[in-house]
Amino acid sequence: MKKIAVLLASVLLLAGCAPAGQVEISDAWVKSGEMSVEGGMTAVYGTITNNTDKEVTFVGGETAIAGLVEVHEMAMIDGEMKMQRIEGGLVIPAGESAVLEPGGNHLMLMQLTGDLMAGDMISVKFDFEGADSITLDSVMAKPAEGGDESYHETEMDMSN
Ligand SMILES: [Cu+2]
Repeated sequence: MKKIAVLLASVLLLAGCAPAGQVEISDAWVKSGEMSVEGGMTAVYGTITNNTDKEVTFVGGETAIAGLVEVHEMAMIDGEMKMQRIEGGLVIPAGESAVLEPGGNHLMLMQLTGDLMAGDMISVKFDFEGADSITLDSVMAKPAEGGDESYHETEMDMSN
């Protein structure tokens, strides 16, 4: 009994050391469409706000519907806009926000384990360096224009 009390006390002490602000995620959603089927891919979007007083890096995540999750950016590769993994993650300076949106940065979900239909709700964990992970339990799937850029060496031309 005594040991448990000591452990609790140290947990409370650690919590007391956390910075006043936290990382927050708002307007999160996941895209449904032709590619969001079993074995396919899709992306999670939203706004990540770093309310802490230090730099935080968005490094990845986890969700039951995807075998592989990566933080992606859009880049000009061989004269075409393509998406690629952000080496080292997406840095969010103290007090600033990062917007994940179709045609821009996004949390890529690959190797989908099932079909994702509009209206479906999924749970997504966002992982950070410099802050605790955040899990959102009701990220809604909805259709959207854009965000179908080709990935790595694929030859698909999805340009609008
Ligand atoms: Cu991507």
